Amino acid sequence: MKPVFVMNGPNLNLLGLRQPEIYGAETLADVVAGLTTLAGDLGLAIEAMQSNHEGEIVEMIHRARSAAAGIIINPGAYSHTSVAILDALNAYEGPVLEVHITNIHKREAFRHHSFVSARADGVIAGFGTMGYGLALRRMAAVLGV
Ligand code: CA2
Repeated sequence: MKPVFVMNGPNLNLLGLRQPEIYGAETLADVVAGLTTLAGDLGLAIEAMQSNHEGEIVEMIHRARSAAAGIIINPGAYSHTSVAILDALNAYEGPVLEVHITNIHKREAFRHHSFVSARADGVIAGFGTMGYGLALRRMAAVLGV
């Protein structure tokens, strides 16, 4: 089976390095290592990527059209602004799960709306970095593995 793409948007490369009181102590490398192990246990593979650039994320999603069994995406701040990422996801045919480390509905009003949620098959918010693993378990179920 093709890998599940795990995409992270802007500033998530700083995970574990700044603001641990908001985003937790795990680094992005820690999260990816945990997901890689979990994917093996579930009979899946992942390909992890991160970008601080909107157009690069759009291009990752275009590549997913032929290369990914599903997409788990934390679009970061682009969740709240990017019609381009929503349009790219709308051109992707597989399952899409959206993850937010924090509960965006408990934060500032400008974080309450996510453009990506209009395409996502499921959304996890506020479970900390555990949310990525929960999304991967759900992805395994959706893909029937
Ligand atoms: O809760 C989430 O996962 C967010 O997608 C994170 C975004 C934020 O703009 C969204 O509203 C909610 C911000 C990611 C910034 O990540 C950092 C991690 C550590 C230190 C600084 C930033």
